[in-house]
Amino acid sequence: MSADIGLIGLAVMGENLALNMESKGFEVAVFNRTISRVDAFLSGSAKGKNITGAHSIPDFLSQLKSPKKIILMVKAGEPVDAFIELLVPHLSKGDLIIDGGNSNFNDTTRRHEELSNQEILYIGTGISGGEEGALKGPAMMPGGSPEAYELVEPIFTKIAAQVEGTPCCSYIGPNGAGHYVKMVHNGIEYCDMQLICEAYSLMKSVLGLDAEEMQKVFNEWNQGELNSYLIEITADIFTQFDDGGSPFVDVVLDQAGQKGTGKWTSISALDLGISAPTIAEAVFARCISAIKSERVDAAEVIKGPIGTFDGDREETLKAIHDALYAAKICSYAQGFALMREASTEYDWDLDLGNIALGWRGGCIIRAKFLHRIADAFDRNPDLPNLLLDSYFRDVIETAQPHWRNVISTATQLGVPVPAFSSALAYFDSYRSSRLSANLIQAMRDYFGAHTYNKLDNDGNIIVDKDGEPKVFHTEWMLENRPEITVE
Ligand code: 2AM
Repeated sequence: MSADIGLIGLAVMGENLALNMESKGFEVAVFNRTISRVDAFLSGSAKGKNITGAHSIPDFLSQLKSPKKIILMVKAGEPVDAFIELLVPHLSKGDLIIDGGNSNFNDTTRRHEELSNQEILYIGTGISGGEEGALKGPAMMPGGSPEAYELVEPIFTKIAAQVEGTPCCSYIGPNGAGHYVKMVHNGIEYCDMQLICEAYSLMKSVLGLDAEEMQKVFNEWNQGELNSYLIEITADIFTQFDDGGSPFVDVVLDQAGQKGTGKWTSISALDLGISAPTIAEAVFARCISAIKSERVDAAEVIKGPIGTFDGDREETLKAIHDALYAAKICSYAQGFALMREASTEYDWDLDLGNIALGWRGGCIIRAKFLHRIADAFDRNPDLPNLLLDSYFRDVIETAQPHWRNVISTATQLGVPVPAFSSALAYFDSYRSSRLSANLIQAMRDYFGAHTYNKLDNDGNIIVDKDGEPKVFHTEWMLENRPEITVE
């Protein structure tokens, strides 16, 4: 009965998190579905450490101090429900279950509700940083009741990454909020990776840079505003050579995998009616990469432009840098607009600036520029979109000609840049006071009598006596096509 916390799930993330907690002075008890993994861990990397193990759930729970705190590090989905079911009969009011996996936020909200009915506390926490982060300090995004968070705050804030003395962990919001924010983090991560890949693709196939040259470019970019973990590891990847002497990236199959968090982010954006095209595009880019053999066949029969690049290399490299930064800002703008909407929809009261600060360390999208987002929300906590903030407006204004040139060069040469261009289309749509949706409304009214609102000669919306937009329908099939007002 002396362990501060129990951990279930001894894959690498779970083992490393247990070692991390132990290294910060907490006594940890561990359990795993496959019992042999418990023994292997205790006689392996946990040997000599303040970590105990158990071969059964009752034995495992008997090792924990009250109120019991159990963190699940098991595969998302059914295994989480299965362990909750096994644990609950042995728990008492006020004990706490924490789900540290990549669970869908809807599941977390459901589990939170089910367990609160049984007076068991529940936290769903996003943990980002991969294996190394879990061991040395991840970014943590806990959601649940504040009362439940209080129980684990001393542990979480110690094991999380620290940036300038501040832990990359703070209370996110009720029920599924923590897993939601982690999900959006991953959606943005998909974008960051896709944008880097598009920059790489342009450097390689348009400018003809070799691995060594690209390593230098990414290294240089990492010294500036693009400074981030993903840019840093990209530079490092270009230093790696295959046994046969080829650059490592050249021998890796161009078929991306995914585990679903980018897809969930896009689904949520569609559900909430928030435009997040660059995040969705990054997911689709992985989908089209996955149909490798179909692409190989298509390449035989579908021809594109045959042209060569004759522009200035140095100038184009600078342009690619600017395009990457501008598109990156757009993808964060989409992610934050999405979290803003989710906060309202689910009543989470998310502190968006604080979320940006919490991502500065430990997690995969950690980057210097995240403080710029926090600064933007400091300047205006109700900022509807990052593109409206003065800092980001200035950056994009400067980057804009380069961004457009890069996309235009890529398009002329037939090099796909889906995320660069989707971000630009988002930017151009967002800054358009009038889009072409008037014609959509006209067509919808024509074929489906879906009605429309109208503008007067001054461009103002025509309203009824209550100030609500007046609703019109044109009788398209009748002679003279009379327009009627719909009450
Ligand atoms: P295992 O070692 O017994 O496979 C990551 O896969 C972690 O989730 C591992 O600890 C794994 O346990 C656990 N896990 C995967 N599927 C599971 C399931 N259906 N039930 C319980 N635990 C599971």
